[in-house]
Amino acid sequence: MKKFMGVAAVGALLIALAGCAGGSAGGGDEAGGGGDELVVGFSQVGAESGWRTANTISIQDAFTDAGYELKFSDAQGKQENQIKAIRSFIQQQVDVIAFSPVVESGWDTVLKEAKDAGIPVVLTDRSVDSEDDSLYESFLGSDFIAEGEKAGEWVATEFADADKVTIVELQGTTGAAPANDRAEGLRNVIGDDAKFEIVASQTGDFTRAGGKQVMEAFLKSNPDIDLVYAHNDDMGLGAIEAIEAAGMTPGTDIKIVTVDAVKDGMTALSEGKINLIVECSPLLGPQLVEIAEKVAAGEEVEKRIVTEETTFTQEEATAALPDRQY
Ligand code: GYE
Repeated sequence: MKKFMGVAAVGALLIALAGCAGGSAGGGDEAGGGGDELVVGFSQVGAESGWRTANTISIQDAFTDAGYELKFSDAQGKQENQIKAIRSFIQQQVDVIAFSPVVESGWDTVLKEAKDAGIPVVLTDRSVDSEDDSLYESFLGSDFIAEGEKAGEWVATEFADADKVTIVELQGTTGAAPANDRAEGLRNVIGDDAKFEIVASQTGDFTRAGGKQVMEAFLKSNPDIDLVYAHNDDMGLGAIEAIEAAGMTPGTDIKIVTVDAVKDGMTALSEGKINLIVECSPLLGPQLVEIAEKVAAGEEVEKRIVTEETTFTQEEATAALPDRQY
């Protein structure tokens, strides 16, 4: 008992110290927090993919490490839930609102409400299509068109000697910026070459189950598919299951290119079941903390901050996998 109390006391002391450290990290905010703890409301898309899980962890960890309060809300894939969450953050008078918009359109009204309340808004990961860019301070995330173009460049090289290439596309969530832009990016590169034919394109909602289901239907109606372009790894992994169930070898009989580069995708790439992955980094937490500090202090930030990313071949995935954190 005595021993237990000793441990408990040490534990309590550690918690108290951690609290102090957290407080001073927040209070030490050079940006002019004046010792106040920053309170940030964040509305996340949901938990549809491995990418999203890694993104949520990155954001939660970064705010915990900085000693700031993060009010985290999961929209479960619904725009209406995000609008509700943003209105609740306004009511609670948080210092900064950040969110990753499920879809691109339909944000002007609620963003105006935040602006009228004097609360700065930061977009992370996905953008909005509002004409008035004074409705948000900054947009931190990937260039999804460039990602689609990188996929397109690989496809053009891989099939340089082919006469005809039959492509099916597993699109992300309908209306989401990465679905719109990754579709556009691929077409920017191969769209003018008649030998490439996108015979089917449908949403798999960025989920593994969605990718599997749509791919099963694609396989039934298209006997000679050469390539699957999946807007994320999870849908590509679902497509692999469907292709294997149909008695074919993914990566050989049907080539697959995806976007994200999460661990499960990289493992499939390293096993030769996927042929190329275009990276999209979910590790936005630390940069979001910095931006939140600045906008809360009324400082100017860059309107657009683009995440740096690469592509992975099978050999590169095998080399990168041991250190891959997500
Ligand atoms: O690629 C996908 C996720 O918005 C970049 O959303 C993100 C995308 C990511 O569900 O896996």
